Amino acid sequence: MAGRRGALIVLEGADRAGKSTQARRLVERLRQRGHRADGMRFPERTTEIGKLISSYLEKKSNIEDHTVHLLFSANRWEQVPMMKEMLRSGVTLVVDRYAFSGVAFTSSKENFSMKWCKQPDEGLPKPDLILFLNLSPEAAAARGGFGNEIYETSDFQVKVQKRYQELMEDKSLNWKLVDASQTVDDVLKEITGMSEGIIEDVKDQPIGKLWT
Ligand code: Z5A
Ligand code: MG
Repeated sequence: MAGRRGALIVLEGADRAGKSTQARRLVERLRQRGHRADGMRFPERTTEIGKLISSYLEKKSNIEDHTVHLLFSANRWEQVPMMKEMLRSGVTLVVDRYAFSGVAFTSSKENFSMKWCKQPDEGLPKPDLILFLNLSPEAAAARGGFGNEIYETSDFQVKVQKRYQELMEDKSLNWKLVDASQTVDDVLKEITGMSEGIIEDVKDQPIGKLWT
């Protein structure tokens, strides 16, 4: 009989909502509680494709908009063999941003449809749970100013939030809205509970395919 698989858990949400903080803490907490868990992030800036993306985000190079969208997607696809192997071996993956960031950001640029933006990511491993860390722009601003990366302006971030709202209307995906204005510990407690529930629910299920 095949062993249990791990769950694919994605963190998405507003700028400075705490995705990276919670992704790290959730992996630690799940391990403490006896689960096998590992973290991943997108963009994964260490690969050759990731280095191109990083240079674009840091405004050190200019990459045409369609092209950079496809690079972000390729940066996910290049990790898929490893992701599937880990999930099948029973490791739960906690992923800091995924295809939803890809679609929300590119489709906020002029002349990009959601349909076009989703297509390159169709068929990626489907998340079992997407934790959307929800934070108002005012609360985000209280956590410090924007950095210097290309998308870090408030006008653009407002558009991105609208796109996330549209993506969350897709009921074929397991979105959970989390109040990210709580303390770090309270957010962690909430998402740990949700994550342990999903780990149990999907352990005998096949890995799904996103947007197919
Ligand atoms: N992008 C794209 O265009 N296409 C794609 O396909 C993908 C991404 C995957 C990557 O940025 C950029 O690429 C991003 C989207 C785009 N552009 N933007 N904007 P990134 O992921 O590297 O961004 P980041 O620098 O990590 O920022 P972030 O993700 O927006 O922040 P965060 O991870 O959500 O927050 P954090 O770093 O955990 O916390 C932010 C601060 O708040 C920090 O000082 C914490 O200590 C504090 N914090 C966290 N939680 C709390 C609570 N609960 N209370 C108080 N303070 C808190
Ligand atoms: Mg982050």
